[in-house]
Amino acid sequence: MPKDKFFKVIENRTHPGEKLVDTHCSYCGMQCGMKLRVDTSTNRIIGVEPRYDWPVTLGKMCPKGVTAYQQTNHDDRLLKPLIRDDRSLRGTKMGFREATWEEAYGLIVRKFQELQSGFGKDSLSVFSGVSMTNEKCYLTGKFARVALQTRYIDYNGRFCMSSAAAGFMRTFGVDRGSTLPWTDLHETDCLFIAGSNTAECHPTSMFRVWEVQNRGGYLIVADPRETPIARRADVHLDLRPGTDLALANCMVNLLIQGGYADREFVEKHTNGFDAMLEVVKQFTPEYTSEITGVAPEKLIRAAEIYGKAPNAVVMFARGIEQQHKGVDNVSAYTNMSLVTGKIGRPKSGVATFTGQGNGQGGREHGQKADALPGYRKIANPKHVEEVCKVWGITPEEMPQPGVSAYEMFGLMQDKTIRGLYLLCSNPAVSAPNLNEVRAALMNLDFMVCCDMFLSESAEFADVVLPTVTWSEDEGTVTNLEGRVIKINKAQEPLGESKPDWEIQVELAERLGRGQYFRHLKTARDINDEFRLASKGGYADYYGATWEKIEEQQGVFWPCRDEADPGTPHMFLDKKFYHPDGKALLCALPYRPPAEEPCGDYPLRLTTGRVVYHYLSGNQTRRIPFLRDMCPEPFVEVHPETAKRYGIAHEEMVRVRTRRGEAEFKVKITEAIRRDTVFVPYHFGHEKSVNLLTIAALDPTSKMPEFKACAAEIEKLTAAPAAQAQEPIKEVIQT
Ligand SMILES: Nc1nc2c(c(=O)[nH]1)N[C@H]1C(S)=C(S)[C@@H](COP(=O)(O)OP(=O)(O)OC[C@H]3O[C@@H](n4cnc5c(=O)[nH]c(N)nc54)[C@H](O)[C@@H]3O)O[C@H]1N2
Ligand SMILES: Nc1nc2c(c(=O)[nH]1)N[C@H]1C(S)=C(S)[C@@H](COP(=O)(O)OP(=O)(O)OC[C@H]3O[C@@H](n4cnc5c(=O)[nH]c(N)nc54)[C@H](O)[C@@H]3O)O[C@H]1N2
Ligand code: SF4
Ligand SMILES: [Mo]
Repeated sequence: MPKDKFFKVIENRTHPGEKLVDTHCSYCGMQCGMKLRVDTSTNRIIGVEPRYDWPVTLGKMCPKGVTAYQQTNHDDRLLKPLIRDDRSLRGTKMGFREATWEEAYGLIVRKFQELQSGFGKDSLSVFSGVSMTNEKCYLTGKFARVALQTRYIDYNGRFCMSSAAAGFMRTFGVDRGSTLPWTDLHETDCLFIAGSNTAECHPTSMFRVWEVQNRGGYLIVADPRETPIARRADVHLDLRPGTDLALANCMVNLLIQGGYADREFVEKHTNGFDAMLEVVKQFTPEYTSEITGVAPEKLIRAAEIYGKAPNAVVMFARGIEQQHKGVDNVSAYTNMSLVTGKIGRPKSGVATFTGQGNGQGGREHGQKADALPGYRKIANPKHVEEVCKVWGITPEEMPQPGVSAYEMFGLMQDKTIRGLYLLCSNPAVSAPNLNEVRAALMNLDFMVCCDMFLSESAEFADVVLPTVTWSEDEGTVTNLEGRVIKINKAQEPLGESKPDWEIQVELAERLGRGQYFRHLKTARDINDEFRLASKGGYADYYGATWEKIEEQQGVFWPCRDEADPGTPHMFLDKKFYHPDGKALLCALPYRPPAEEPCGDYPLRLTTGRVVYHYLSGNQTRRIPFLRDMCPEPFVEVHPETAKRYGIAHEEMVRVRTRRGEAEFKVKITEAIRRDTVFVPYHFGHEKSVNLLTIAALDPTSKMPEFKACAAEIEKLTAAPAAQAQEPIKEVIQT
């Protein structure tokens, strides 16, 4: 990779008695480079240093990254398997006793076999996550289909990346989250960012974002809240939650009306223009303003800036994707790039801010209900045959596609699914409509949870297996650019904890399926098999060897063989992945959110993140600095709305929706629309905002609508209305 203008060589210092291990952060898709400090006398991790030579992030890290190392030797680590003998204590932290691995394995195998002989193979399920390496994600898919022989496997990417994935598949015929490397971003002339709180969620992207403006380029942000990035935007499109489809259609309409369409590009490289035009042309600024609440002049200005920019990148995140029309939103915003031909060349393109550390790789290699390694499909007999050759099973033995993550909870409630192997996810906090989800977990006959900390979901388990943190194992991860990178081991597993892959190989042996797994003795062995299984698929990793990753500072997929350096820029040859080589301009009529505000629930509730916590918070709520900075959830309310309800800053209020209620501290801020309230979702038990969210699923991606539902606020005390205080100013520095 060429070095960009920010690149500076700064030597790291090592102290006597210490070594530095090159690796990446355990958390988000940025996968910032870091060096873990290891005490060579104890062989324990004791700290972190920046990794200045990592080309994407150049030594930068956020508050989560600089404290991530504190997980490894944390007092709360699970060091031995736990078994609960008294099932009446399920749903609480109580009743567990320590056990040996032999006893835990023995119990799991006996229970799994009992359930499968009584109720069929598909009575078991696997629910997984993508904070794991590609090797572990790959093996988890194989474990479900070959060791457990069940169709029911899905994963937390359904709540995260599945709308972006399905939108890109429909538009481009391939799903790589970014069509260009991050090292291009600061050189573009316009960033159009929708539904991403970039400064809090991908903070180490910000130096590139600000550089666009510093160079005289533009930043446009579409978000119902005035996030740190929205505040400095040239245009902030402060839309109502759930109305992006109208906004995106309006942008495309204005780009065409303003003469910014690239007719030649559209003609040669796309299908669907006429049908799309038919839909978008009704989205005039005035009509769109009625739906979105954004002033018409802002819409016109935004389209003009994007249209005039020689190069531009359209970017988005969960704000637009976690809607029951998330897939349409993705394709609608992507239409902006295609209509103007601003794609398939450096400094222009489309990118989603992939969420989890391995949100990209983890969705490509067989953890999805309907997918197999290399982004293959179970519905395609040729794909099944290719994977069966690597796995050594017959196509008849390959289980059918299962159902999506949220739908699995429904099957637990009706007893179609009776056993669960949960790893790398904490759905008792992070799934929507939690009252139902927690009831589904309670309804299981037997549940196993693998985690390194006792999570809220582990409280429902019969057996808890201790796994390792990212720093105690090695493997590859695919970052938000589509760059395959290497995670290195800095310490031996703490206590008796084991990597997920080792647990699965050992369980497979005891389940009588050892012949398919016992050759996998190291993470490297799994990498060899996994690259082979991906060979020839869309997401081809065959040529992305560990050596090449080291030499090139990562390898962008597709990377088909040894000689192939990989693909930093997608579509440079203007070839999209549909059979005719063209991209699809999608015609997407507007649909409102599943639940609109009404008399009983007059507000819009939206949910998301703060910089200090990660997802369900099971890791970050244990880190003292992060917990101190944000100890509890809050509800953001506009000062005028607060006045209307007679509520004061830091007063506790009840927030209610049709599904449930919870109490939160009020944070009065001008940085939110008057008709909208926002709550971060990183907290468990009665503090989970997901008790309130709606499980309206996108029909294609099955992604829940975390970003919009109807809500009401209730004062807890009957005391006279307190005076609404001064709005507090945001303190986040970026
Ligand atoms: N600090 C931190 N960083 C993280 C994570 C974390 O938990 N904490 N998680 C990682 C993961 S897995 C993910 S998926 C990403 C998520 O990254 P983001 O998607 O950036 O984060 P969110 O807070 O979920 O939502 C983004 C923004 O969407 C806005 N929004 C809400 N409703 C709408 C809408 O209808 N339309 C539009 N246009 N915007 C809307 C919200 O106001 C919010 O500012 O972050 C990753 N990085
Ligand atoms: N209301 C609302 N809800 C949301 C969202 C939202 O914006 N609003 N966002 C959604 C999104 S985008 C996401 S990604 C989900 C994520 O939600 P979850 O899937 O719950 O994600 P985590 O909290 O990361 O859960 C991972 C769990 O696995 C453990 N873990 C970490 N690494 C490993 C490993 O290598 N192996 C094993 N076995 N365990 C490990 C952690 O300790 C943690 O308990 O939440 C979704 N829920
Ligand atoms: S931006 Fe993401 S990857 Fe980087 S340090 Fe923060 S959490 Fe870790
Ligand atoms: Mo996510």
